[in-house]
Amino acid sequence: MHQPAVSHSSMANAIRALAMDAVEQAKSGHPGMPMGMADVATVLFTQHLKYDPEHPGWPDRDRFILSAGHGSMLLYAVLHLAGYADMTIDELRRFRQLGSKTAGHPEYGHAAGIETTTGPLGQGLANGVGMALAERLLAARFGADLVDHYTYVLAGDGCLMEGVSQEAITLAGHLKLSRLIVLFDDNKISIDGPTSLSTSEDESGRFVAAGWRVLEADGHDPDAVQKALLDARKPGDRPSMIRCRTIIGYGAPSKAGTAATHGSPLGEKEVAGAREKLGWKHPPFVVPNEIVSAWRGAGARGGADYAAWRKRLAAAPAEKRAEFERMTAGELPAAFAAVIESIKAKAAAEKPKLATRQCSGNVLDELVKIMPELIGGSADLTGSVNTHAKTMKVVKAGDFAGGYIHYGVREHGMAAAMNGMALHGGVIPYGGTFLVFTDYCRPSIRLSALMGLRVVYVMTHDSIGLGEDGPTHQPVEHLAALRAIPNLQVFRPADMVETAECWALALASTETPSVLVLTRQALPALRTIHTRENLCARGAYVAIETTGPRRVSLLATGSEIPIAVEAQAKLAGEGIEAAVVSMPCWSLFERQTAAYREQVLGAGTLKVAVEAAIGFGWERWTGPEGGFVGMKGFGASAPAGDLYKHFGITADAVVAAVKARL
Ligand SMILES: Cc1ncc(C[n+]2csc(CCOP(=O)(O)OP(=O)(O)O)c2C)c(N)n1
Repeated sequence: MHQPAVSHSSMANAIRALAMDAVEQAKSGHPGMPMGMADVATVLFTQHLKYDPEHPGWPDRDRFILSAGHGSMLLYAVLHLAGYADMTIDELRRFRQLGSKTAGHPEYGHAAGIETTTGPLGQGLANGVGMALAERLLAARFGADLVDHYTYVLAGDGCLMEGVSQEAITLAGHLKLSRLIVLFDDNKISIDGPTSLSTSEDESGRFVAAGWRVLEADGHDPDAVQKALLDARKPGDRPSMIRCRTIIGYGAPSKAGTAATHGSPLGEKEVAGAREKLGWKHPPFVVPNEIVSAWRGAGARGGADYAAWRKRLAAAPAEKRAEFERMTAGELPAAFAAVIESIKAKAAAEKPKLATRQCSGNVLDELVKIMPELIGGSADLTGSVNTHAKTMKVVKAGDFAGGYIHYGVREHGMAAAMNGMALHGGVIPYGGTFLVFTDYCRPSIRLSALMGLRVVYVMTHDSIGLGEDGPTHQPVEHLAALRAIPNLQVFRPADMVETAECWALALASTETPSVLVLTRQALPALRTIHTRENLCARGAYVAIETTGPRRVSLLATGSEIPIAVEAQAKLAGEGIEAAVVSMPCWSLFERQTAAYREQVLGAGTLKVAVEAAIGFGWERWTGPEGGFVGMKGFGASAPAGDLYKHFGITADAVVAAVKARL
């Protein structure tokens, strides 16, 4: 066991003091949680957590997630004290300021040691489930020599009250993710006051019911915390929750134990009183050398482990080592481009009439053969969303060799776990449900985009075209809502070739998540001539050009391409020259040169768009003079063909919209 040269309490008080000082300086922030959990964090980071500040990207490091992201100063203080080069004392002084690494809530990518972006409560806990799952999946592929680590999550009352935590907890219990350890900051205080105002839950009972091992500790007694952590790490077949009884704002003379310490500076007088009470005699932002060196010594513990791991990696058979390095670097396999190419060539030759969800399934069948890093799944709609590739084995508790996860009816938990998997690295997660249920995933989709993660959302049944299930299942505003999220690629392919191209783009985008928006109903082939170039890569392209000068541009995506194609023929019959423009990904199109965009959209032409969704946003492409044929409200329950007619999304309606404007 590591024996620091200074007392536990001075090491923990360093966290408390830095948290108080940074919040005071910023005049905003949350001192209470860091002060309350300082003891637990000290025991964890000095005795248990496997990490090496010199090699923060070490794939086999333990992961530490601060799910209670408002307590960001706890993480920043610990990273600084443990010796992460990124986290200087100046960064702590610049807490919450523009351009600092110390944002109000921890942001992935700002500094080494921040494993995920947290702040929306509950997300971090669910990310932790994904990380612990990724660890087991990789351990099954590469063995304990290379992958053998824990995932620790610090979660508060708020995280446990959020609904997503229930999905995460029950999934982790079901999969028996025994390397997952949640440290519950049981301080019984949230913003409004005592948690008794709003909950009477038996949290321990809830975890037990989900199949967890529950341990308890006085969160201010380092020996008790130590014992609980040792117990939680004992081999077993259940994840562990350690219920740490703590006092929020520990050390604050009059405010400790109250909501007053939760989210505002303590104030000069209270800070002075806390210094007195804690016996911390040092000025703001000053940590005495002996305490810093004790912390740095604890931080250096992992160096030997890291070196031993490097040796094991070097000794691994060349092929295994190369595959491990490729997967952890997130590189696509060498055969990737050729596989996509052959799918496209075959589709152009065979011209299949397929639903794009089936096209997606066909692409996956080929890709999983060369990409063991693809981890698929669905929130209980496997047969509908075509996410289970033929050769994929199902992941089960105790058997993580497979690549397919039955997430159960847990869309939000699935999305948040996929973020955790992508953050962990070594795997590329994709998961499916109906497009309408992106609403149930949206907080996590937003975080995929904010963090810049390669997560692929396979969202099928993408319009009224799903038919009889009716308006509860028919997305109308979802395309617009998803297109509004920055750094999210929303792909709506029209056939087998476009689906293969969009999958290729999604998997090649290492810093952007993608949503593949796919149909339930069959669509005819659009792309019947093979091109090596990925035409979807520029977001939009002219699918059918006019022979003479173009007067009209018909803009469409996915299942409305055939309607545009039919309208084009009808217009041609009346001597009106119209081109069909396929626009599978707006955000990629936005990034093209003005000249390319103009060439595709047709300068000076009348633009009419058709999409079986609300028109919000299409004005950008059609201009104020253009037209839109689509939905104006919610759908209805009926066969798809009847609905298209009922809502007037037909070639005749497109022709009429054109003629009314010419
Ligand atoms: C999804 C979400 N809802 C609301 C908030 C605002 N919020 C931040 S902290 C907090 C209370 C959290 O209480 P607890 O987890 O007990 O934290 P502690 O008071 O112990 O610091 C709330 C409601 C949030 N960050 N995320």
